[in-house]
Amino acid sequence: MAIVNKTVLGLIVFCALSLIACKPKGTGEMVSGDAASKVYVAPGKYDEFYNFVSGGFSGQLAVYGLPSGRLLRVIPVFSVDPEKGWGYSEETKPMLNTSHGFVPWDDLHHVQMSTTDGMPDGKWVFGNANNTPRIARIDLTTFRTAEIIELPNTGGNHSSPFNTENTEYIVGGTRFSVPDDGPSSDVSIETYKENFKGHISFVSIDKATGAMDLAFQLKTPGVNFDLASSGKKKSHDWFFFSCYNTEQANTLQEVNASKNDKDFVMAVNWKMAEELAKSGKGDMTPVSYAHNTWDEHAHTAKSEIVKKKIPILDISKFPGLVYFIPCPKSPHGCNVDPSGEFIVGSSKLATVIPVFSFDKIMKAIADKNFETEKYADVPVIKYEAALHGEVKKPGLGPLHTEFDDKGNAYTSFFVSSELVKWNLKSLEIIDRKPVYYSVGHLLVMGSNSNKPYGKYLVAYNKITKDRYLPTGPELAQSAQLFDISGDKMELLLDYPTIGEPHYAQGVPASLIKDKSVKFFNINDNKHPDATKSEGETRLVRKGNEVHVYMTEIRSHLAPDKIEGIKMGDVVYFHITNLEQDWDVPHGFAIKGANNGELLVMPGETVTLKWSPDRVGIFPMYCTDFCSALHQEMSGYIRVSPKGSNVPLKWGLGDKESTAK
Ligand code: K7E
Ligand code: CUA
Repeated sequence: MAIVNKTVLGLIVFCALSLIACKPKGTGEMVSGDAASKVYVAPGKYDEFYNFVSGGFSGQLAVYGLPSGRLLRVIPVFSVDPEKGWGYSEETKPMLNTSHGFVPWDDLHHVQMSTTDGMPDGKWVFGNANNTPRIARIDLTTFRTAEIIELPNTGGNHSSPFNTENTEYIVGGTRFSVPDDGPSSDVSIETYKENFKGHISFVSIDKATGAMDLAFQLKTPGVNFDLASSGKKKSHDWFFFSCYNTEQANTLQEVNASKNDKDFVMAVNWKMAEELAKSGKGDMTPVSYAHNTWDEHAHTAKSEIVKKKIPILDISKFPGLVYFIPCPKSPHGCNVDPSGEFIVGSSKLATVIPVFSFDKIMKAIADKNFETEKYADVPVIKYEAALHGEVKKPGLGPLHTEFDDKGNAYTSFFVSSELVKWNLKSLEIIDRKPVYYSVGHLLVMGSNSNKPYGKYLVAYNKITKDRYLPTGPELAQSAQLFDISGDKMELLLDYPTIGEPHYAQGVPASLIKDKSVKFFNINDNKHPDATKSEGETRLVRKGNEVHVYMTEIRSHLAPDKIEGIKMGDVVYFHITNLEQDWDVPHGFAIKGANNGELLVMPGETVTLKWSPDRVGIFPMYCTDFCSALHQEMSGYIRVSPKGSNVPLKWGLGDKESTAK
């Protein structure tokens, strides 16, 4: 939390206060007697829900089981992961390529599951990279990142990756407006209002394969887009984005972007945008961005720098495409309820929660019930004309709102550290519960679908202070699980999380678990350097490159004795795991390698690049405890001086081969 200086504090007392999180009273036991039995998943039993949780500044995606809160897997997405070799193996390095080159880290805030007819379909989850703007698609048969697309003209891809009802598109909205990409972006920061623009990307998703394509962008005034939510059912054609910094400030935003009494929710008719883009109405603008794809048969990624022209629609030029709806001070979350009628803006610095009505918005548009002044040539609907009503005195610092299956909403309050349950129609507060401490996102199972599953709510908290055993200056963030099946929210469990969790998805395990790939069929392995039997293992020298075609099976490397490597050589170990059984990965590591390990799944081929730095004998071994003789699964490589006449040879047991 930034320290607010005194001058600023004097200027904007309310705002400054709002930025400081309070520690709620009564941090002791809040759990009822039968909570333990409600989260107990007996040994050998499965959890009821998969919970996909963004890892924030870890750049990864965590998979938990609920209600137990057990961490099942960390899926590497935007950050390298030496545990799994992600970003270290030659096959995975291209996945982290961008137009800036190799970027080994990012900040993943939001997770969106693919939906069909508004319901989670268990095929893919999408994650956003907030720093170097990208969207990733994770395949839920392999739990691996299958595709990453970079977004041009964007700075801080924060209002992302949210989908339309049938996953026709995933959107990515810029948090930091910036000048358009290209050489003309060398402008003074003082020219913000003139030269800095917002861009919202619409990435189309292929229904069958999930393949992503940058279809078109909207160009907007230089505001900051924070979050977004697609319309549902009757509002299917619309997308709603919260925007702050409508002041278009370029410095000291904590003051200068908090001046306006109201910012906006931006309503976009995305169906109209799609038609305009398809019928050639946009400005065809050259863009350049990285597009990385994983080939599941070659077990290899490729990265392409796409250079093409895409349609960009300037929102001020197309009447009917976009409307602004005034929304009290600096809205953060923007959430559409499952009926598609209510749009909830969570205004960080306001004392009410505004709830807009889709029907009223449509009527206001039909009646031209607009403010006299437009914003950037776009009509601004009158606040009262769009408003269903306000939740009064809900709490301090509302951030996000989720929905259950019974017409209720749940809002997280960062400053007052609480969850508040209220009724969407009556806007009456039904319940409030403290959380420990300072909740950011919250999640109701299936909330952003057309029919939430309800049952559980998870609060993702930023600060844990004294909740867990101290671990030095940095403490784990935490998740708190609530039972929401009754009128009152009931705290069941609290558990630490990896990274900093922001948004998450929760879906019934039955949607995914039976589709999980158990191993890769070695006959389908199309990796160009695959070795499909021990008989094919070999070494090949190409100048100063040596290619080692190695296999692994319980419990030996083949070959396990290698000689004839020389200083100056670059050695590529192409390792194929010959196992055809579930849960038998083999690993591979070599002394002194400036690299991670490899973790090779059954039937897969993975490559480790090694440039030996000295003469001598180097042990290599399997890193994954795979059998009782795992410790024996090892070997030696001899490195000789440059120009030595040691022949290239390799062996296993009493078999020995020499390069021809
Ligand atoms: Cu509220 Cu980046 Cu979704 Cu986090 S954002 S809390
Ligand atoms: Cu293979 Cu240990």
